[in-house]
Amino acid sequence: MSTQAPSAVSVQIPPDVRIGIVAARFNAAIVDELLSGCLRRLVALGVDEDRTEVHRVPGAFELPFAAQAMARTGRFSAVICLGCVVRGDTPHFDYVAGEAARGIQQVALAEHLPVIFGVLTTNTEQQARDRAGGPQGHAGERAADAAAEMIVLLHAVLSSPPTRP
Ligand code: INI
Repeated sequence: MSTQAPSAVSVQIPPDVRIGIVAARFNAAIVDELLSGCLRRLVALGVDEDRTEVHRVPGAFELPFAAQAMARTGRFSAVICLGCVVRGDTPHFDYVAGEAARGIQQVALAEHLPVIFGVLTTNTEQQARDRAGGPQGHAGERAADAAAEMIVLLHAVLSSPPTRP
């Protein structure tokens, strides 16, 4: 997979947004770093911690259910999902990583809300560490950037007047 992540675009987040975050407890050291970077970046973007709400789930497989529950409260402008799935010797990886990705996208489309896939899926723990504040960047920070960009995009799309007759 390419490591050419886009640089963050400069966005002005509306002052009233609240952002939900759901983080897996599996691979805790890595996911905790994703969470720290995500919260740090949100603060830098103008979303203070009192406008974020963090919930934990056992593993990445449970992220979509929690994201949907948070989305359905109507309290959040986006939900960020954070997790880390490391390939082992069994097909378990494919089920957990695949269902997490599929479920997160399903929630986003069904709930019409930005739901961000901040889930590392790697062959080794080292690859995950490299992407959680290591030489390959910080997936938690990137998840915050993606949420900000999608919130602003949704506001822009919804506030544009219709042009179709
Ligand atoms: N969950 C993860 O978040 N990462 C993993 O690497 C992982 N592995 O390797 O098994 C994992 N499994 C647990 C899974 O997400 C569920 O919590 C569990 O199956 C209970 O539904």
